Amino acid sequence: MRIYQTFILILAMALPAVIFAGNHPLHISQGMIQAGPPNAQVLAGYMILENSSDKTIVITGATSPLFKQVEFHQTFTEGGMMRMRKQEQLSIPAHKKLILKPGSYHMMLINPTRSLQPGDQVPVTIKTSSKNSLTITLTVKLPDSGMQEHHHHH
Ligand SMILES: [Cu+2]
Repeated sequence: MRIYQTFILILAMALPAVIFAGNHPLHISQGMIQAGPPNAQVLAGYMILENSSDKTIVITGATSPLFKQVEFHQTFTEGGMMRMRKQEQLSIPAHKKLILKPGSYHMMLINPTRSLQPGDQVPVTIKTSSKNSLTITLTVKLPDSGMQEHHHHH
């Protein structure tokens, strides 16, 4: 009987830990992948990354089973030309947000394994330096159905 009671106690103590594990310090909202022309080899992903913890979160990369490669880029203007630069990592300070949006930081999804249509769901795993990865699902959307804020100059 004593052993049984101990077991119940351990179970009760373990439960909050399980709930906490699902509560990732990185919160991702308004995520989407912008639909491209048929057979586009590169698509852009946008989202809001929010760090709810007291420590800087460093994102070290991302993967998706539907793309050969996923990178983070920053768009910048050089000599009147829009260019993008690959970011090896993205840092989000404690309690701050990083907005991935057109004309700024964005996710670049390269070489899809199949053609993607608006409405398709794409799992993306975001890796952090704490080895605490987070998998999200991004929906492919037409450019005008995405974030409220638009910065299209094409
Ligand atoms: Cu890019």
